[in-house]
Amino acid sequence: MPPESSIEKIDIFVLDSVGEAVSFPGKFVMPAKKSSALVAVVMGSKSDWETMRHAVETLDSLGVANEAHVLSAHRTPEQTTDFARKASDRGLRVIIAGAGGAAHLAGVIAAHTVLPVLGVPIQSKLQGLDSLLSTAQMPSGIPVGTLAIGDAGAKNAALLAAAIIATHDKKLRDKLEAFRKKQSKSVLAAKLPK
Ligand code: RP5
Repeated sequence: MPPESSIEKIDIFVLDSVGEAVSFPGKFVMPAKKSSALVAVVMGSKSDWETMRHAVETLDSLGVANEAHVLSAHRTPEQTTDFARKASDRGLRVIIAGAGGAAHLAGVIAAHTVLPVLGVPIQSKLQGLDSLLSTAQMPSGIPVGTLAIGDAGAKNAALLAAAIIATHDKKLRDKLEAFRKKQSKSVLAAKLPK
């Protein structure tokens, strides 16, 4: 256990291994420094999990240590800011943020950290177009790298996060190359009805 002085208490929701949101309001202790995770996957609501689990599963399949949280730019604004401000010192290297509707989660996180932030627009009542524009249309100065709407975006956010980390990690680069080769092979092996 780290000494009491090196841990800080914040309100946070964490997803357990099956995607159930576990609430620790006021009790969850996040070490102010050091996390074994290199990538954080953050989402605005538990309802985003079915999309964002594709990011977590892709990171897991590549062996990239990750953590997942539900944090909302509007429902938990203080905790979201706190998370973003501490992210770099905790050892995180990339943040993936998925949100839907008026989706400002990625932008708010990016405002409080210089870590790369990758935004995933969640499918919404407007087919995700609102989420896409809210995430992508950042004014100049605070970048959010925005991926495609929905599952493809979540998976690609994880692949891009891995590619960013792989610029300084040869083993991970090899894994990404192996993933591409396997993918090409399965496309070429596709059997059509005719
Ligand atoms: C956003 O509002 C979330 O990212 C989610 O996509 C959307 C709807 O949230 P719920 O009402 O399902 O919690 O903040």
